[in-house]
Amino acid sequence: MRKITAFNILAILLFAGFISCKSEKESVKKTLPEKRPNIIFLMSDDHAYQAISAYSDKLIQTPNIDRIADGGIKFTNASVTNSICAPSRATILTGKHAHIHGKVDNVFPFDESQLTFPQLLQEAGYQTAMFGKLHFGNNPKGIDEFKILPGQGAYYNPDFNTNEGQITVEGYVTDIIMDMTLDWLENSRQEDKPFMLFSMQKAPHREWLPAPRHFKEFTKKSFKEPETLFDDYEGRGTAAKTAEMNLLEHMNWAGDSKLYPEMMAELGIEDKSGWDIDAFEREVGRMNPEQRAVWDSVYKPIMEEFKEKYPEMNETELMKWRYQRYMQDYLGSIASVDENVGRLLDYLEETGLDENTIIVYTSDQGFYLGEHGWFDKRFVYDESFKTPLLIKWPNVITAGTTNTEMVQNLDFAQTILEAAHVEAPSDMQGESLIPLLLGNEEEWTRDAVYYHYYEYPGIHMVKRHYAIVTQDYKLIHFYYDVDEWELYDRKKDPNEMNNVIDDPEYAEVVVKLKEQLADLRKQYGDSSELDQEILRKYLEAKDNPDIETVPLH
Ligand code: SGN
Ligand code: CA
Repeated sequence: MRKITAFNILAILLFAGFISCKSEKESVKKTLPEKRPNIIFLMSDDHAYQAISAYSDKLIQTPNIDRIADGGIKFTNASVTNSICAPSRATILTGKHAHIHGKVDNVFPFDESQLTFPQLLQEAGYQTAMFGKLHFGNNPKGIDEFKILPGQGAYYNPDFNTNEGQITVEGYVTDIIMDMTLDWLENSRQEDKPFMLFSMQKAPHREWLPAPRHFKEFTKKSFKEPETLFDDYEGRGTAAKTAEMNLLEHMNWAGDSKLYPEMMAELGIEDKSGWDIDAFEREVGRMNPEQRAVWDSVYKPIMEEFKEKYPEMNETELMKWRYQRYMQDYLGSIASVDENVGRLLDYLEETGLDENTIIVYTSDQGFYLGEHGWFDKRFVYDESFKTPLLIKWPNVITAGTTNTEMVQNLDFAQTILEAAHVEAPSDMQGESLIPLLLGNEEEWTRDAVYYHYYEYPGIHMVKRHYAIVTQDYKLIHFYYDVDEWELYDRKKDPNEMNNVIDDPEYAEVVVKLKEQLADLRKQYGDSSELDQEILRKYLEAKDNPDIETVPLH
């Protein structure tokens, strides 16, 4: 028999202690605090995760947005159910897929009979406010005080629809939206109620216009090109080849690249889109003399130089020039989003309000920053499908957490309602993220998400498609005016360059995913009949002035 030594006893005691500690830890599941939190929902428009340094520091530093990630949780696999503005916002507010809440595209106004979660919070005693972009074609519901941009809104000296009618505010839109947000916190907040505050930026939406204070800095910068900038779309189906969002082919010269309309005329460049020059006038033409002077002092010399070079430039050079111009303006407009997030975080910390406030930072969808030669979004391919999602909630979320689960904008309503101890209606279709925020991952079981994009034929010409996405694969069906399936192996082909739908090696995967996709469509109440009905309505409204639609910009 072995001798029992003091050392052995110590080892046994330590081991027993370890076991009991472990089981104690396992049984102590974190729960929500009883006190109802305030919620600040920060959303920017078209803010790609590639342009947030918490996700990637290749393009820009966003130290303030990163503060939310550092103090909370960063989701690296968050996505949208339909990558376009108003449908995404409607999904966020209703907790339902687009075919259920009805806002399937940017074309028709939001159906006001739909129940949105701010209404439930308001009923439960929350004070509610919304500032910035909504893009519904009507005003928000369940919101005590709002100042929202009409339609897409303007970057300089913008108009706002408010509870008391329309106002125009002098300045740069991103600063103004945060001024309104801070002013509300400081002067309108009722101390005896928790609040739900939406602060939703227009930036960095097309035409990607920075604040005058950033013109100079960003137009001097040069950015790394993405690997797939010169994609020729071989290996993909018809939809990628016929989409109209290529930087070289489809960007506007004046509106997007900021070439002065008179220079377009001198160079013999036509306004192909029919609104290019209008777009320039709509934004740059809105500046006051002071703003315009800063603009001209920076952009004029750049365009003069381009005018000289243009006749000699080949397609590759033009593509490279357009990419740099695009990134300079897009990222320049993000610089002020980040600065303004910093203003808000400072205010919350100084007042101690940060302690019991959830801060969400997200975008209404992702965006192509030259990947596949594209700008815009709409496709289920990653850069557009995925969206940034950062959430900070002191004492609840462990600071600096990274989560890789497949969460969606569909889940936000149920998450916020649960955080506020308000029961979510049973017909909401998402899943509350609370288990993930608390670190109770074992309660999360989702292994696939559903996607459906509709707005076609229309701007950017991205064909209608629905898809199932798992951590490993993406199966897509483009079902209108073609009938094409695509399969991507997300692990082996993260840039999604090779459609392997006909590769025999994936035959079994395809069968299984098609079944799973059919189940998801059923589970969420989507069907071919509904697809046809939605399409019929869309085609009927197109070019029919008697049917009410939301203006494109
Ligand atoms: C505008 C833009 C499009 C953009 C849509 C939708 N064109 O129409 O490029 O896809 O908005 O954007 S523009 O020349 O008017 O800027 S969304 O974010 O509202 O869905
Ligand atoms: Ca958008």
